Amino acid sequence: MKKETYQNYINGRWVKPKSGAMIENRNPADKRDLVGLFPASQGEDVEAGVSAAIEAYPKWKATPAPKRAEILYKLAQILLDRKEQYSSDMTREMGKVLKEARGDVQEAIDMTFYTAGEGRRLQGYTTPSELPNKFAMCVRQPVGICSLITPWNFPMAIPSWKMMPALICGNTLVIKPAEDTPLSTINLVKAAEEAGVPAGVINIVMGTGEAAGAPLTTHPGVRLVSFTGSTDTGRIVAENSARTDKICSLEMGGKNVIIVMDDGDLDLAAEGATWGAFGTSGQRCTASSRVVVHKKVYKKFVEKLTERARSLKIGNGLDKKVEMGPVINEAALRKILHYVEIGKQMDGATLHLGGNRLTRGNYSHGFFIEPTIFTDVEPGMRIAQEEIFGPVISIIPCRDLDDAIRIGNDVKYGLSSSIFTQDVNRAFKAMEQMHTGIFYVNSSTIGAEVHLPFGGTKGTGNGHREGAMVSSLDIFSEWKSIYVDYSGRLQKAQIDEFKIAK
Ligand code: UN1
Repeated sequence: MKKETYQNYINGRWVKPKSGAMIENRNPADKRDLVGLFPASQGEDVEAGVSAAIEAYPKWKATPAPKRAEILYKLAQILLDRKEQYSSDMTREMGKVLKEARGDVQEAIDMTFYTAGEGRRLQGYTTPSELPNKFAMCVRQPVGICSLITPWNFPMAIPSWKMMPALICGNTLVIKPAEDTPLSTINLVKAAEEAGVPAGVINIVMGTGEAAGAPLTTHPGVRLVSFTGSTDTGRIVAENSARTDKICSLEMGGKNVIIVMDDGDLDLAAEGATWGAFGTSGQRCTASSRVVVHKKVYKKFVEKLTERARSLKIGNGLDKKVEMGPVINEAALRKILHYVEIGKQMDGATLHLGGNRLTRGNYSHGFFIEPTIFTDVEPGMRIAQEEIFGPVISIIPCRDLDDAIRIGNDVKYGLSSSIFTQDVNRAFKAMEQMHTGIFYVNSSTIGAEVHLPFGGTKGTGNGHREGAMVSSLDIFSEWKSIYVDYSGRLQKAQIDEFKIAK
């Protein structure tokens, strides 16, 4: 069979990486299935991408924002028309079940339509001056050249969260998708090309983080780096960015918690925990990897969750009946199984369900792990503190709401949290006291919508928020404050005294 070969996209052309080296991308549900060969780019390819972005910048910046928006509307429509194709491509390269892949593409569609609307707003504001006959206002200006470094777990949604606000603000960009999922980003960029994004405005350079990602964080021509991935890598991105005074927006790990109170709807909570922990095989930054349960309902909750988790159908996500797909690759599989060992041996938690790789029959061709539940987990254990990024959930007992909030907050991350309770007082107290960027009542920790700020406190990020217009515009534009003096004389702020007429 002919091997499908893909190229970088630089200055409006699909081009080979200069070295000619390629990376194989295989289906994680069936390693025999080669999705294609993708460029293993290096510094020289990044150089070409950044140069193209620099060249295209003046014209794109000078294009009126409502005209940039018209292209985004077209792009959103193309994504909508191709939703099925892009979703099945995504399931094939990433493994998430088709229903979730459709959700991922839908999130990119939502983000694109939503951002297009901003073309006729991009609001700044006017405000009074302290001096007479002087006008004061501030406007947003593009930042310049943006490097976007994106993860494999949301291969179209997350690129869209970065790309669309970058474009509407008038920036040009180079994107480096994760080497496990380049096809979904290629699909997004092909759609953008078809919608009329001019050459050089979007460039893709594919390859590994070390060879293709790192140069994007050090290149002197780049003004902004937007990164989603692990906290360890994010820190390197931040250090590199700091050396060349780049704006740097980081979206990193999570150790999200569901709190289940004794008055909570236990069936709903078990359903929420199943979806939050095992959806996307636990490979979301927002995954519910801890449940803190009131001791009065602990046993009952564990029973209900176990029943649901045990019934999950695992397999190739293209099969409609399958509810949980594989994990992304061999390294991820090993890391998750290593955490299962840590949970059993070092932490001394009870392995209540799962914990094994599935190897029988067709499973042997992919990276499948059983849904895994640890019980009798103590808050300080490593499995309750560290991000596992797989289908593993830790159930921790608590005495009361204060105890639950304390345990919930006592991790180095702060992305998402939730509470199941029927008591409005408890819900509001947890809402106020959980130190996370996202909070849910009577729902799981996953399922953020594009028009609300997305991001987290503490080790999850460096204070920026994606999604929601103002917060993403604040990443991808810089303020310009403008003073217009029409008094005809040199007025001095803070020096001249204005006399109030009697
Ligand atoms: C991520 O896991 O990095 O809220 C993104 C959610 C999705 C986005 C997750 N809408 O789970």
